[in-house]
Amino acid sequence: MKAKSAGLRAAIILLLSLTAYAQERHPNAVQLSDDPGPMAKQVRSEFLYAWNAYKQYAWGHDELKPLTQSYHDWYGSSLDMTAVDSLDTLILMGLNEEADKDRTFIDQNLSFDKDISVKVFEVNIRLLGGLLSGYQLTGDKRLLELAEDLGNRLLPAFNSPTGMPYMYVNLKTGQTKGAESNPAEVGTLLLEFGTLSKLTGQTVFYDKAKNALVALYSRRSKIGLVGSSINVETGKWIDTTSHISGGIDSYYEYLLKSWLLFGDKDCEKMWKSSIQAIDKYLPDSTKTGLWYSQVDMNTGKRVSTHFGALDAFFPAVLARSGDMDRAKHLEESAYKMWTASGVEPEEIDYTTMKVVSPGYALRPEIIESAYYLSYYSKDSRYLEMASTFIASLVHYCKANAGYAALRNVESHERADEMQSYFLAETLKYLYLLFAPRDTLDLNQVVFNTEAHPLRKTW
Ligand code: DMJ
Repeated sequence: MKAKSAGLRAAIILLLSLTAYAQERHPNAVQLSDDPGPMAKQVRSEFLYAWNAYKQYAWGHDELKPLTQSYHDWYGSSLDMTAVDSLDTLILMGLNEEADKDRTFIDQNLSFDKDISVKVFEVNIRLLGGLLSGYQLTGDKRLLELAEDLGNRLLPAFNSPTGMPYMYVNLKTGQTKGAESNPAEVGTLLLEFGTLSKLTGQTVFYDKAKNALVALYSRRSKIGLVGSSINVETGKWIDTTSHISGGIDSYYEYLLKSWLLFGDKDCEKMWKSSIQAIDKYLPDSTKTGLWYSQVDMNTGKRVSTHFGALDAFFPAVLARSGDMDRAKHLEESAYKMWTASGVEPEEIDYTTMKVVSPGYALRPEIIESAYYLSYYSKDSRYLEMASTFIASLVHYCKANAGYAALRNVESHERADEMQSYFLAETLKYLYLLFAPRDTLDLNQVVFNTEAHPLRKTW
């Protein structure tokens, strides 16, 4: 009898400690609520509208073509881009049945054993990021296996004389191409590769991605700025224009966030010295508001006054780093850019507010920034902005199947394209803006640049 109860006690202790282990390894980083509120529900139903169209017309493929109701595979053969990119949004929105079906599909069908040359940056942020956050949120080991397989197939990209990655790598042969790269493509790898190292115990991923980041940073100019194009074989700058826009943007984001996620002191130093240089040379206060301009990386001299949809990620980074003042002002400027034509264009000249590049690719950045600002300031101004964003999206971009990008925000002509980040980012940040604040603890979670939440479980 005694022996029996001792055995039972041991079994209970084992069970409890296994449960604790499981929670420790896959903590529930999200607080799901049955009733996230009416606006969050509206966003969720728009998400479902787009997701169901993807399922109906593009399932098993990378992306939906919303106007022709067909699909597009980036490399001829599918990598299930939208299915992977959307998984954690389904989970965060509490769409459990859909999430389970999606996860099972990925587990059973996704394969990287393909003779295709892929863009390291895109595959990293969308697929590796999506698989890692999916694993952390569900504990499904197959997702981690897929992530590790993908990570190994991407590693040859770092075999350049400088250690900075080539733009493309063949997933089967490891052959690389694209020596002319840029800071974003070189420096937007550490959150995913570092997380992969922490979760698998294989340090090579962290080391290669960090080495690339350091190699790039060490080539900054005397005044602390980087240019917009660099040769990864020679380490020489090809274009010395410096800005926070596409091609550089997430390099800065990853310096800050790698410090926050991994406690990496080198990243802290690199972020702090970079933001000092940015603060000194890029901001431009004009009568139309506060903007961030383009300058020469060596002289700091202004070379252009363009600002665009991609630049609008910066208020989020500023807010996350504690600079709420600049974050608020810059978001107000970006909001002017959005409301001038009803939807933001890809680029304007902020001195005249004239559109320079008229498309809207369903981008998330301005919404992401509104989310960070709302989270940290609790100011209802950002919910007002969010209401405008969702209304504009429904009005201008909702198509018969899913949502369509715009070729021109002035004529509202549509494009046959719904990028996977519309489900991974745009609608996720909109949902989080309206959902209860504690749905995600922004101080515990670090979003990769594709809005995949990563959490320190190690
Ligand atoms: C996304 O893939 C990511 O946010 C990336 O950092 C920039 N481009 C798109 C969204 O605009």
